[in-house]
Amino acid sequence: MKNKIDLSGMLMTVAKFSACLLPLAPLHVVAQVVDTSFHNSNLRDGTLLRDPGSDAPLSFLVDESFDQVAPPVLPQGWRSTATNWQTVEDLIAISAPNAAHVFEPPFISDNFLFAPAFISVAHMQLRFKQRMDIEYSKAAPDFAYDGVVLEIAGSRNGPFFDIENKGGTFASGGYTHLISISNNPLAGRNVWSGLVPDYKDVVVNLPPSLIGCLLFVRWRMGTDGDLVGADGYYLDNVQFGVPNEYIFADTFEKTPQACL
Ligand SMILES: [Ca+2]
Ligand SMILES: [Ca+2]
Repeated sequence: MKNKIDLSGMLMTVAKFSACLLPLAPLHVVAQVVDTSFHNSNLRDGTLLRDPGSDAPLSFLVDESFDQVAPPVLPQGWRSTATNWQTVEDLIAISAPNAAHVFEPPFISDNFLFAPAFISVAHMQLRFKQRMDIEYSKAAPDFAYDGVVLEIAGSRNGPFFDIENKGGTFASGGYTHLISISNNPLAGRNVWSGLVPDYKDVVVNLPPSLIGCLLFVRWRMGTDGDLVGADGYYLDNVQFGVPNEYIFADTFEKTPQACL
């Protein structure tokens, strides 16, 4: 499907579609999409990128930058179970000026950030940038007291499972620590933790067994009760996409089926 955008079969109305191809320049595509299937209207645009003068593959990127809202409000379609997850200004955000952030409390807590629903297609990846200052063990650096995981579910209210437990794999930027203490909601789980002052890439291969499924993912921070917290976790430039092929974010493709 390279070099082609296939709009067939989508549960939507395309209000506007335009494309302009200039020699030695990226192909810029604007598609204004009114999604009629999931009761929300979304306007999306993106840039179809190709290195000028090469046969490099195309990638259609649609991303959430958290920059179109005023902090602390989360973007449309995103939600949290607590006010601890919110949009904040971040001076080193990958896309300025905002990122999503969760503070690391010094007490036992469980904090969720839910992305909009999406339908998984073949070869789909979830990509994002993250940085953090989260309590880990300086004596045993593979272990952490607090941390963050990525979870997936087949319905809005769960149950949610660790992305790796349902066949997801990390192409890069996988978990770094193990929660080795018991008084954390993520006890015994692999997590992201530690001091990562600059944004790093995470690329997740979504489970191949869940193609065509309506899916939900959430970021989850679990903290223990040792009275030690820190600045916490920052998230930016969340992208759902298919390398080298076309993609629209979240709910625009195919008829979803319930999974998980
Ligand atoms: Ca941003
Ligand atoms: Ca702690």
